[in-house]
Amino acid sequence: MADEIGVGLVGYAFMGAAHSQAWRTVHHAFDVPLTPRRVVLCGRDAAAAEAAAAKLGWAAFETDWRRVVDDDEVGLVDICTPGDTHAEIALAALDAGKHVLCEKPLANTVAEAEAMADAAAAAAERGVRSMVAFNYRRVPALAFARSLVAQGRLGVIRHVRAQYLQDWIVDPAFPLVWRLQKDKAGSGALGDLGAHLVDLAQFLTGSRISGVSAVTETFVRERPLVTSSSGLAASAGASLGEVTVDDAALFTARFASGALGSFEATRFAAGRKNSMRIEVNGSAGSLAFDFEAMNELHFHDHTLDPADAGFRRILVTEPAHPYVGAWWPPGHGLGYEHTFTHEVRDFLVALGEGSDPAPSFADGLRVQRVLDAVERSAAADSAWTVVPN
Ligand code: SOE
Repeated sequence: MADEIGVGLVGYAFMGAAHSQAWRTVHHAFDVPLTPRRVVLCGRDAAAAEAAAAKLGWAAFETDWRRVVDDDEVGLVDICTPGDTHAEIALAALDAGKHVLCEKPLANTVAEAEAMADAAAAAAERGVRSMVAFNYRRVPALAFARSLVAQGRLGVIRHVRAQYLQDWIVDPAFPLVWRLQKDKAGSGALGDLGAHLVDLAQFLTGSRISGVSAVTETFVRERPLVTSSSGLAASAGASLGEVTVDDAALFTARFASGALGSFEATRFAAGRKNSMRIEVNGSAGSLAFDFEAMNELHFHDHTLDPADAGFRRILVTEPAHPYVGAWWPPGHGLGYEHTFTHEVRDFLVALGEGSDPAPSFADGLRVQRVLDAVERSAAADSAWTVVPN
């Protein structure tokens, strides 16, 4: 039987529930070197944390994350809190010799992300590993897309066209949840959605974004204050508070490789629920993906006879595709929650091998630098802004 690793989860709302599901199922689907034990779940409200621990299958609950970090039974700390607490918890956990999985974006500022990346590099010398939870890298279709690019099937990459479209705050009466507050979330659609696009674009192309020109907008500047919330849903009272983040962020980009990119992240695309789309065009072919049809990848091979070339819909549901063989018979398809299971599977495999999992905190810092450059460019009337390497 595989050895066990004790996990401590900090935060239990939407992402905490998604991660709980992953820790609960990973060893049933995959052959992993360590079996996760759900030791303790942490949240500030004792009654709510106790209820969440019972519902999500954690052995105990805690109200102070420091006690999770200090718990001898915990070997890995999973951070699913808003961005304002990522750095403090991650630094303490790494210092205590605990492996860390941290939700995206890595931090709320570049300075915090730099401190986290430095601490992660130092901890890795002692065999302590860390990873950022950019779960969309683990969509089988996108992992497969990366392998096509890495095999050279797209040739030289010229364009990345990326959009992340949601509509859950179109109604101006939607409450002022933490994702709309800069001190908690760091930024709005940019950090929440754009961070995924930036990570994926850099992951798929294998090249970093070197400069940007951006616009951002906050369409609804005041919203009712929250009275209670659960996941993305919330109820509101009568008094209003200020929205301090962007509702939408659009930018053009250059990659170090010479490719050009266009990016759009918004929560105001009425009718688009979780439409994370990315298209990559290269000298030898193109690929296109939309999360709303997450089991499909569209691929055009430009080396074929033009008479019968053209985009082909590949159903990424075959055992030969990344992660898929662990699940159901061919053609049965996977969902959002599997991306988190794949993420913790890869982390556990890296722990077993004694290797550094990806995306690393250094990758998270690279994304943070792009987000920061986007905000600086938008504040300077879209001035071209170089992203430090
Ligand atoms: C909310 O916009 C959200 O849950 C993001 O925070 C996630 O990262 C994304 O996967 C889905 O949408």
